[in-house]
Amino acid sequence: VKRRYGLIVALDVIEPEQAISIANQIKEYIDAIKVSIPSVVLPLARNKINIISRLREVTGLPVIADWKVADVPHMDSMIVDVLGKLGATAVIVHGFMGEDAVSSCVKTAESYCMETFVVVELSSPGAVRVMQPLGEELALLARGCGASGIIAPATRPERVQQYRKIVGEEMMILSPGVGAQGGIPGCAIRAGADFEIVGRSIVNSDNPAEQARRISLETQRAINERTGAQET
Ligand code: OMP
Repeated sequence: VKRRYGLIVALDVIEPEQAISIANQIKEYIDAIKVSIPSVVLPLARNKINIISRLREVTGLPVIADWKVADVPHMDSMIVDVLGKLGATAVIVHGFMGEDAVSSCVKTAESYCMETFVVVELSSPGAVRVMQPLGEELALLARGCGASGIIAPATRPERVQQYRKIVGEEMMILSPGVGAQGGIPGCAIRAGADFEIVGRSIVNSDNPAEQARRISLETQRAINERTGAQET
């Protein structure tokens, strides 16, 4: 996943025609599209439409399959293998299953030239008590397993800042929770993320293209500020 705008859309819509229409309206403002289980499974079951490959074809953008894989290693590998066969560019997996499970995801993903992103701390409030205390260890684990990056909460930019220190500059940080969950566009990137992930505030807006354009301007501004600050 290459960065130009710093923006990834979470295309969480179930109707494939709607997904494709929105993707076409916003593709010039985003770097990648993220899809999750509902928006992939239903079109496949109902209309035999593989929305992952379809979105890649119509937009030319990378498509990240957000399955939040969290099983024992051989099952994780089987799930990632299916996502590879469906044509995903990258997969999102959990980190809390441990090294064996995350490594099996990374290995299978690599056999399809897919990238693996590991969730270290969810953006929702409930993550503070249970996940947050483990997050730094999970970030180290993700690094040790050779993942391309981690998922860290835009709703808590100070946590993104901390995770950046742990994973260094080599790994990517993707940060969801902007917009509908309260994160402010640009804040996670200023704190050290590479990309912000935005779903409902673009997808459910009356004018997805305009909304994507506006948010993309904010993420680009944050990227410029950060690269400027690093140079000085
Ligand atoms: P909105 O809240 O509508 O912007 O959607 C956020 C998207 O990011 C959804 O697709 C979530 O599944 C995803 N997400 C989170 O919201 N929080 C996380 O901690 C991790 C993810 C993710 O892995 O993408």
